[in-house]
Amino acid sequence: GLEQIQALNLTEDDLPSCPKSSPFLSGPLKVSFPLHLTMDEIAQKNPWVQMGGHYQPPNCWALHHTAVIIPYRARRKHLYQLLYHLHPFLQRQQIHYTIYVVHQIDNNTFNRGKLLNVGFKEAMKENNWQCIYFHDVDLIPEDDRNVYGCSVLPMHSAVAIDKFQYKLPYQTYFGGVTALRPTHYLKINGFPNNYWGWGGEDDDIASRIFLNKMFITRPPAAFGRYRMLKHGHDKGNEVNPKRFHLLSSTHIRWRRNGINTLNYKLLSKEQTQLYTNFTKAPLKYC
Ligand code: UD2
Ligand code: MN
Repeated sequence: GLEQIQALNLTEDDLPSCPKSSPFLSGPLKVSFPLHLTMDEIAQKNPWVQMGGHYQPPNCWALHHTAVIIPYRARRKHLYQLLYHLHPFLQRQQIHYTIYVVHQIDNNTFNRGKLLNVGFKEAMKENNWQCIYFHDVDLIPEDDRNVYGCSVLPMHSAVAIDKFQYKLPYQTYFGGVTALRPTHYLKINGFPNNYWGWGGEDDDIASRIFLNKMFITRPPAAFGRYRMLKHGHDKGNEVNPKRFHLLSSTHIRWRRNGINTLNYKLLSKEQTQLYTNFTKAPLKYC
């Protein structure tokens, strides 16, 4: 990772820049889901990935420095499938990245927005990331021309998902896989902390972007293709009945509810072979 390159005293000046378009891209991918994946097996297939789920192209200076943040609870099989597909995908793109998993360990109602805020805060302590990807655990990209870097606008990457017949469900849709530069994320005050359960937080985030006079950009539909792993509604992530009510006042609340009011403790931080794991302490400890 960056630390080792720093230890070698290699800087941006010692390596040529990576090309604008990586020569390793293969375009449309045949995505399949092997049974019984293990961490060791995935790690063996990705020998260049370093402890904690870091990667940096060895022979050129990456154009993108990206943290991938995955909100997570009790989806082990999905996580393994995502790691199995995402590591090779990102390496072919010649980007510098780390995969972070933010784990809600308690049995309380799931809170995706808050987990993403925790992930942002902790990831930025680890490195000066230029681009943050917020990535559902169950979305597998199907075309590596969907490059995980940031542009000048907030990015919505999951344009065409099999679950929605590969069509955008509605124009302001901002679910699944999205990316922001840290400056833009801070400008919108991060994500709401008070959406408990399923739904609405993605529309709130989109609203925050529009309220700050920014726009969403998307990759071409042919690139932004994903398969969603099959699942029902998780226990502890029941549909949030307050979501429409909350959404109707985003314009009033966004300044006072977000990264500037985030309150949490980390229970642990650990580096595994394929990702860095942040476990948020149970709710009573915040
Ligand atoms: C949609 C959105 C998602 C989010 C959600 C509403 C798409 C493709 N995705 O997902 O971004 O806005 O609606 O909250 O439209 N998770 C766990 N464990 C749980 C519950 C959730 O790990 O027990 C994580 C996991 O990363 C999952 C994500 O939260 O992918 C979203 O939850 P979901 O997959 O159950 O909801 P879905 O597919 O309707
Ligand atoms: Mn899902």
